[in-house]
Amino acid sequence: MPAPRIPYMVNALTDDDVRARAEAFYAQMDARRSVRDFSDRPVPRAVIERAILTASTAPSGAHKQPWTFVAVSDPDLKRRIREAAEAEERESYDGRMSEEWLAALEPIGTDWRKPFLETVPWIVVLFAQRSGLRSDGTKEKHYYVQESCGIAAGLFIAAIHQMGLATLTHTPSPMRFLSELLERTPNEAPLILFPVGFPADDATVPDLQRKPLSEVAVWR
Ligand code: IYR
Repeated sequence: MPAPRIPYMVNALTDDDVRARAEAFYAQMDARRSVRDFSDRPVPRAVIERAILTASTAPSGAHKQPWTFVAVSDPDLKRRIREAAEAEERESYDGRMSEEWLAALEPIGTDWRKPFLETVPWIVVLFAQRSGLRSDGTKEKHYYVQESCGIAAGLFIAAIHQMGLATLTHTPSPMRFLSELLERTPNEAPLILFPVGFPADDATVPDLQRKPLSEVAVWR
């Protein structure tokens, strides 16, 4: 049965206002960088809740909203996540990753050490629900799960940045240890780990350039 329909109204802005908003939002988002040096300054749970709710406004296949965000602030759990992530990362950097991959990462300057996983006030892990669970226990099909979760991740990152906080799309590989440590069900696959906090006062980021419009867009 189709859902009942409701009016959708946005205030029609002038072209100048649209242009001004386009510039302002681009400038704000262009200032975002992935951060690996975090402050231990606490971040209230309420703003993490808002970031998750913002992410959860993402469009999703058949509106199944196939995501679970697990927000971790418990120091002991953060320590165990760091230990498990570093164990996997050490093996990756010491042999599982190809020479080409390691060379591609050189400008970014990463290695197996992930101290930020303990420094940050919050670790938010995005799990993709490959299928859903109805209240009667039967399986519900989910659609375009990767795409839906990818969009939700983008909105989460934008929300965190807009708050003046910083994050990183961290993908320790393989990520199975997160399912165990965070006690998730088999239908949920860990997708991205986001450390969230304020950048450290002395945080630096690599001086990388974004591709110009001419390289990322084609006009016909
Ligand atoms: N997961 C590793 C390696 C890594 C891979 C890519 I692709 C990056 O853009 C950055 C890092 C790590 O987090 O160090």
